[in-house]
Amino acid sequence: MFSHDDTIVAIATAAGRAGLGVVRISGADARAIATRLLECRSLEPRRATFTKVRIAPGESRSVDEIVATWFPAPRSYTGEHVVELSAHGSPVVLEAIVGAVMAAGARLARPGEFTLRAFLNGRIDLVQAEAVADLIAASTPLQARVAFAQLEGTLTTRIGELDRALLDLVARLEASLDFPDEGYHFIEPHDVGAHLASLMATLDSMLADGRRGRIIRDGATVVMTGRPNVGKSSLFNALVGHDRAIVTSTAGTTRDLVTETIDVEGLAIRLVDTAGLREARDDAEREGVSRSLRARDVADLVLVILDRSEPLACEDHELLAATAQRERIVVANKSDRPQACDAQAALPVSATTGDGVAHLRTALARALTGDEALHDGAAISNVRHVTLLEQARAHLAHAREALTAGAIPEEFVLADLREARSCFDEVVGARSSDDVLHHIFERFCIGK
Ligand SMILES: Nc1nc2c(ncn2[C@@H]2O[C@H](COP(=O)(O)OP(=O)(O)OP(=O)(O)O)[C@@H](O)[C@H]2O)c(=O)[nH]1
Ligand SMILES: [Mg+2]
Repeated sequence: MFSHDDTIVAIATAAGRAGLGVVRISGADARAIATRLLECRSLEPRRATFTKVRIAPGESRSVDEIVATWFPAPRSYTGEHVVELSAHGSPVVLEAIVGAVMAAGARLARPGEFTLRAFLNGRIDLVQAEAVADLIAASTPLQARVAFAQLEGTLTTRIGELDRALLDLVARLEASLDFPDEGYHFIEPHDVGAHLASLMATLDSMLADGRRGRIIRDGATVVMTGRPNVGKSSLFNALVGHDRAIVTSTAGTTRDLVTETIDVEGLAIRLVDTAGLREARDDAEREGVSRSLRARDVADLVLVILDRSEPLACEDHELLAATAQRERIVVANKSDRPQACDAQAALPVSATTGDGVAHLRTALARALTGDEALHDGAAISNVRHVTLLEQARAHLAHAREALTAGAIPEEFVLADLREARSCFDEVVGARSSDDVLHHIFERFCIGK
């Protein structure tokens, strides 16, 4: 995909002006290239050196005063020689420095190339490389915490444990094959089954975390629905924190989908306000109602809103029936008024006074991600990981079925177990094609 024997350079800090900006150089010649440009003639390992950087090799004029640090291979981010130049954070200055470094023999890095080299040099595994991208992309503290846990290797450790257990099983089955006279002497079929069941249970709990992890990483779509005038837009505004959607006392006010992203206990929730559901009076409303229904279909969670100050209407009953199988929260709005409907399971709120809105936020977070215990434990958040672990589970299930069917030679069971192990390998990148690597690293920005 990339060549890795040359020396690369890029601005490592965000675009725009700032107090400091960092240019990173990595590769076999990083130190030689840097010293060709720096006023000081030598760099000491892991020592910050205050110096000037010249506009080009052999020039006497300088671009900026900087602090240069050399991280010798292999103890650097990429595992290669790395020199970091900390300059003033002006895009013009930083680009001039990158230009000078290129003139001195480096090439501009591609997106993710520093992290790719870290992966190829065995500094980090693939899960950790992906976690770097997630950490940089995190927009809530919770997303950052989950990404950091993966960077620290939580998922890698869990997969390593699973893989070791599987390897043990494979080894014993292979021994049975090598010494056929002894039959299943090295392990009883019953024990193989029990081991497989326990591995599958572990995978199941990791996969259950996966849905919650995905919601933490990618956010969730929550669609507000109800008949006209129950106060959907009012509640939407109360959750968003400002008057984003139009509210009037006329039924049929909202026609289009109105979307805002809100932070609820660290979850990025795309909240969608929709047109009230009823027999449409005109074309615009008809289109509004149909968009409302489509939005409801793709929601991770539906907020069904009732008007607590009125008896339940037939639209309410229809809506409750239509969403009964969905992940949903039923809300009884207008709790500031005398109660006239008995929707017992519904959460009472008042968009007008704000009563119950804090409860609703908590209920949303709970419904989407379970109880708080998850908040730091979710190890999987990435679709690629979920897919591979599902595949591994399917191979284990297949092996187990073969066992219970009886009289199946070890070879067949072994083949499935080996497949499952190669899924684990693929998660951490012990075995990955260029396509997979390319797909993962193209998400990065330059300099990472
Ligand atoms: N007393 C009281 N009135 C409310 C409350 N929430 C909304 N209202 C009023 O109910 C009316 C309808 O509110 P909207 O938020 O526009 O209702 P909607 O469900 O978005 O209506 P459509 O967009 O027409 O479907 C307005 O007059 C609001 O002021 C509440 O909690 N208490
Ligand atoms: Mg509305």
